[in-house]
Amino acid sequence: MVRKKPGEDIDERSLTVTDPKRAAAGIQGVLTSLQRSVQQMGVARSAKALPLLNQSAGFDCPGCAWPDPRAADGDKRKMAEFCENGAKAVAEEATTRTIGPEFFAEHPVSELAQRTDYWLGQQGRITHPMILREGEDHYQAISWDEAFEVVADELNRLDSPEEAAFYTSGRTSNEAAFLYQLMVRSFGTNNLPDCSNMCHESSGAALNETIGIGKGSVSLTDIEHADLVLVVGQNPGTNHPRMLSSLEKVKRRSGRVVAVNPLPETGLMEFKNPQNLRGLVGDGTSLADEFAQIRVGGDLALFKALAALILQAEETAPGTVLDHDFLRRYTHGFTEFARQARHIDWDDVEDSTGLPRAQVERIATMLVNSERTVVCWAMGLTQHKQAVPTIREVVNVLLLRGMIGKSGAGVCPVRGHSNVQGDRTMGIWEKMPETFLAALEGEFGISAPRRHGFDTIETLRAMHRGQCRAFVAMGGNFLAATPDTTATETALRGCELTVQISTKLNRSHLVPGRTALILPTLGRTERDTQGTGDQFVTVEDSMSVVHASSGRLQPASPHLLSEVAIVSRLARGLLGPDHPVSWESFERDYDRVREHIAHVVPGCENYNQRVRHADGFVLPHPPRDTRTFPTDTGKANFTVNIPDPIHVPDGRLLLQTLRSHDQYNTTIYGLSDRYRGIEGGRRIIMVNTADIAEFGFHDGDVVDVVSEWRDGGRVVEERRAEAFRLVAYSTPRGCAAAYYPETNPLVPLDAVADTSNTPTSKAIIVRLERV
Ligand SMILES: Nc1nc2c(c(=O)[nH]1)N[C@H]1C(S)=C(S)[C@@H](COP(=O)(O)OP(=O)(O)OC[C@H]3O[C@@H](n4cnc5c(=O)[nH]c(N)nc54)[C@H](O)[C@@H]3O)O[C@H]1N2
Ligand SMILES: Nc1nc2c(c(=O)[nH]1)N[C@H]1C(S)=C(S)[C@@H](COP(=O)(O)OP(=O)(O)OC[C@H]3O[C@@H](n4cnc5c(=O)[nH]c(N)nc54)[C@H](O)[C@@H]3O)O[C@H]1N2
Ligand code: SF4
Ligand SMILES: [Mo]
Repeated sequence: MVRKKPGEDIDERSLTVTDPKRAAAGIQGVLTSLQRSVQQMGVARSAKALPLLNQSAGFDCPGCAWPDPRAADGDKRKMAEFCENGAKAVAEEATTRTIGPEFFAEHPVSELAQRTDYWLGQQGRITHPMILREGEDHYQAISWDEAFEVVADELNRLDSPEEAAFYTSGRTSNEAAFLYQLMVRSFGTNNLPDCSNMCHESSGAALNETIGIGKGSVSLTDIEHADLVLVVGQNPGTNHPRMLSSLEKVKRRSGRVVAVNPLPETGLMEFKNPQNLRGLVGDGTSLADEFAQIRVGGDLALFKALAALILQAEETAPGTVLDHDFLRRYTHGFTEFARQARHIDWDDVEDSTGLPRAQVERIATMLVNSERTVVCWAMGLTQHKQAVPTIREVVNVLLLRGMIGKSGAGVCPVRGHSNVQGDRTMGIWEKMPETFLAALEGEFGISAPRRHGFDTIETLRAMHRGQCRAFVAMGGNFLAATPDTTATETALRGCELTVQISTKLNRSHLVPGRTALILPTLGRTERDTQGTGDQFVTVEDSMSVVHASSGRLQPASPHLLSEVAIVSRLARGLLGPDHPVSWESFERDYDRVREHIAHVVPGCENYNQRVRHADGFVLPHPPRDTRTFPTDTGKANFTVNIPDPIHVPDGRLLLQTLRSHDQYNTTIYGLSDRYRGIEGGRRIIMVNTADIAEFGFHDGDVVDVVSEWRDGGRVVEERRAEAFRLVAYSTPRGCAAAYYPETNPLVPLDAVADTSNTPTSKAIIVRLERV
């Protein structure tokens, strides 16, 4: 992909690097929220938007999936129940900047393709449906009716529905997601790849196998009442900022926090809570009692060592460490697990983790002494070749002391997108279980295909083989979010049809199939008025709480349709007038959609009534609620997980790709990675000072990053990303970090996690080359 060289719309030469910050949030966070809000929305719209954010009568934050406090748990919502990055997410969506047909007339696609992702996103909200016809270089306005006709005709022309893939990103509401999967299955395919395939799929796979449900088992109250919280492979200060308030509560109640991370992320160290005066002007609360600066990919070795130390503690003081009653009544496979788990080879542990033995022992002692332990994790665990075994090992460690289905304890995969968990609950998955498909058929009189569909990686492979020829995206930025950008570009260009249902311009719009459409949609913050009046939608957070979200701002353009309307109208064209689903009824009144959700989706009985409660309601979670484990054995399964450490050859680094403080996935809010002290640019790579010296470079040098894909030890493919500035940073020897999506061209399509097929975006073998 050709891009403008650094220095054209972002001047990377003006990048500055200073020491990382000591504490997260505080007054600077508040100032940045206000500044970005006013910049994008103006004073009046900001003053309207921010007080509605995360309030019962307002809209759910379009940022992350961290839950809101609930009155049902004895907690009150404060007036400002959001964080700096939530305010940025709102500002980004509710911006008053717009781009319409004139913009596309002025800027040909070939020119837009040269711009950075930052520039593209900053242009504003798309106001009209647009089409890029074969051979043209300009998107042109098209009427909604004609747009739906083109899409339906193209899809119906395919040899088989299996030649189309329907992607979903995790911001889509439950109502839109439910209708979307119904449309796709009615059409005749399960090709429903989603962003979750690149995100928490590994968590889902590991948890389904071990505890019988792929969701976290804790509530906000559980976390806040835990006496030990492990935060592993997660940077909450940036990506789930209000989680810091919960960690602060843990500390106030004398609980302990352990951070396991290759980087000393500021938000794990100290927090200045902007919701109180002390946090604004006084000292912060220090968070991590123990910071384990682990090597990238070392977590399986760490958790195996922890399990072994817990078992050894039990041998030393029999009957005092393990929860024998829990093990006997609720688990399966303990004996075999314990037989292989007792032994530790400390050399291997130190090689893989880089952690001193004494520190691993201290953490094990904390686990042994804690009555209520929660383990939280995110992409630092899920985006590895051995992600699934690693998360299974986390479960082993928790099971030993009965930490599931007990208050103040459990597993907490912290979800990314604000409704990614809800979308799955509503059926966005390429392999939904038979019970769901049968319920869908029973409710609607349709016939749902049974063959599993393509996930994200399989979609890309099928495009390369010419077996996927049409691509529809409900949100997201498929091109920039997926691995192997150059190959993905070829894959998308090979499609006959690409359709993006979007709010803002992004790179996926610029890599079109033969015919490409942009269908612009309302965002979560906007008023959604239909035949029966103003509508609300529903979402599910990371802790299975389902609640309503009502957009209240004036829409960016009168020409926008809601996601529900887009799917309903498209379905009518695609499936024809005789289709048994009454598609025309949904758009007028979203209650009609929710009535069906209530009948089809387990746990959603009386949906319309329960989502109208100010706090919403909590979906059932058998392990959490009753220690029932719906696994193949009917119990929580211990598993035996054998580490297969990554071998990094001499002169190479293991690169993890992560988020700056100023982006939302592929959406770049700004150029300030404030906590890490990196300002004004994004093409940087953080490397240990000793490695920089060993490779003969200096801090500040500009290098190309070249990834090496090996087969049987031999390099078979190389990929290159140009012009990254070296930043000497505190990261373990041999481990580097750089931002996504700039580094996605380095991630080989075949570099995926076992079982979950998630790209291994946190472990790419690279070398640095002088430019
Ligand atoms: N503001 C903002 N909020 C967001 C997002 C955003 O882009 N911006 N994205 C949303 C989404 S979709 C998601 S999935 C989440 C992502 O939330 P995170 O998972 O916190 O996001 P990353 O930036 O990928 O950070 C991964 C963290 O894991 C660490 N890490 C990397 N490799 C390893 C490893 O091998 N072991 C361990 N123990 N740690 C490791 C990194 O140093 C980093 O701190 O955030 C959500 N929230
Ligand atoms: N190298 C590397 N790659 C990664 C990751 C990584 O850590 N490293 N992380 C992975 C993860 S965890 C994830 S979740 C994926 C994210 O992948 P995606 O979900 O595909 O990407 P986003 O950047 O979140 O999508 C942003 C776009 O969504 C559209 N949008 C925003 N709001 C709405 C809305 O309300 N409705 C609709 N219809 N569209 C909307 C806008 O047009 C915007 O440009 O990326 C993955 N890729
Ligand atoms: S923590 Fe997440 S959901 Fe909450 S306000 Fe911040 S970005 Fe929004
Ligand atoms: Mo994600």
